[in-house]
Amino acid sequence: MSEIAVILGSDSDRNVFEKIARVLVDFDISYEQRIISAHRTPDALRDYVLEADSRGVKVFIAVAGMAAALPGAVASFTTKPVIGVPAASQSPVLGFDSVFSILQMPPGVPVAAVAVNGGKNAALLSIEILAISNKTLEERLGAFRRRQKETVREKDEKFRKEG
Ligand code: RP5
Repeated sequence: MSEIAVILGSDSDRNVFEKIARVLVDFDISYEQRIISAHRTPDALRDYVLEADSRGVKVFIAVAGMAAALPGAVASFTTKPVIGVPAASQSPVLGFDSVFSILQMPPGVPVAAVAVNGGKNAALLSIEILAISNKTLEERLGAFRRRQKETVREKDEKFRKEG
């Protein structure tokens, strides 16, 4: 059973999806992946979220660009955490459209917004949520942070030597 569902508003959001998938695969997390549009296929979105929620999905990640209603629409059908990723690839206004659409949710229906095209952080945040009740995942997140710290240290050392 997958605990994470990743929904894209369009196949043009796949570049963001690749970043999400890479992290989830690295952490051996199984996930569901769908393309469902809040504006173009609203009935399918409602059906899917209600069904996925009752099946045991614990976190939804929703990626959308332009007037990005998707994360908010997902949140309207579930009380599970929803992480919204504003996508900039199609945007003539550099992603500001989707940032505001995802960020400015009406009080009472929260969506956690990560960076524009921020698939990596969306995936990590979803894992952090699961890790609250999963010791193994918590330890793996700790190891990930330690590796990350070491990588920065190595880069610093190399950079300093170049000077
Ligand atoms: C949004 O509109 C999608 O999430 C996508 O970022 C954008 C453009 O979609 P397409 O016209 O490329 O299908 O709903």
